Amino acid sequence: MRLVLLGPPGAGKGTQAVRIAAEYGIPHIATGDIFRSNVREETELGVAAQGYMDAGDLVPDHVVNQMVADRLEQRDCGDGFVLDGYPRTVPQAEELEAVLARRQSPLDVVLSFEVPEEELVSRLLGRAATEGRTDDTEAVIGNRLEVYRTQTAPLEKFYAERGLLTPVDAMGPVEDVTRRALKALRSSG
Ligand code: B4P
Repeated sequence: MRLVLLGPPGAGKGTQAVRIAAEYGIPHIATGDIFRSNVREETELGVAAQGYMDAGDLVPDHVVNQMVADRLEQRDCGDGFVLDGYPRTVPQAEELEAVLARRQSPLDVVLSFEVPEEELVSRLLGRAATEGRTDDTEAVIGNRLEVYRTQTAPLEKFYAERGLLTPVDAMGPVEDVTRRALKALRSSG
């Protein structure tokens, strides 16, 4: 199962990715998590990414593309993967398509998590209270949603044209969303 999770910040991609990866026994690759651990360890990649993340902007495509291409080379990705938070721009999606075409292992499905904007803001502010992420402040959340609308939302069309886009209603309890996502995956394959 080679899967991409698409959706605005706060839609529950990270939350559901963990559950889907466990169900299928495949790795969960979250670009945001990789960046955050690099920021914590003060690596060169972390230093390059931190300013963009704190402002709610996207890290430049060439940095993210190289990082994901390297990760997909690792052995544990042989039977599939859940990509969470990548791609986030059309050039990233094109690059992913090219990388997977070279390996003759195209994507199977793109799950698109759908949640109204008011709910996104309240979830992210809720997370700010418990986890204290530097990009979960009200001003930065506003920018992240705007970045999503302008740079990431066009991927819905990109993947719909390829017959890969599968919408999932991501409102309601986490368990209900997982059930809907797994059902959508079963019927897509
Ligand atoms: P991410 O870490 O991907 O951040 P995110 O979009 O907020 O998603 P996340 O997965 O964390 O949250 P989720 O919706 O699961 O990216 C952070 C930054 O890294 C970006 O802004 C960018 O700077 C950089 N970056 C990452 N990937 C990049 C790329 N490809 N290109 C360029 N830059 C990149 O959950 C949010 C909250 O909702 C949680 O608290 C959760 O508990 C809660 N929640 C989830 N499901 C719920 C439900 N059903 N009901 C109630 N609450 C729920």
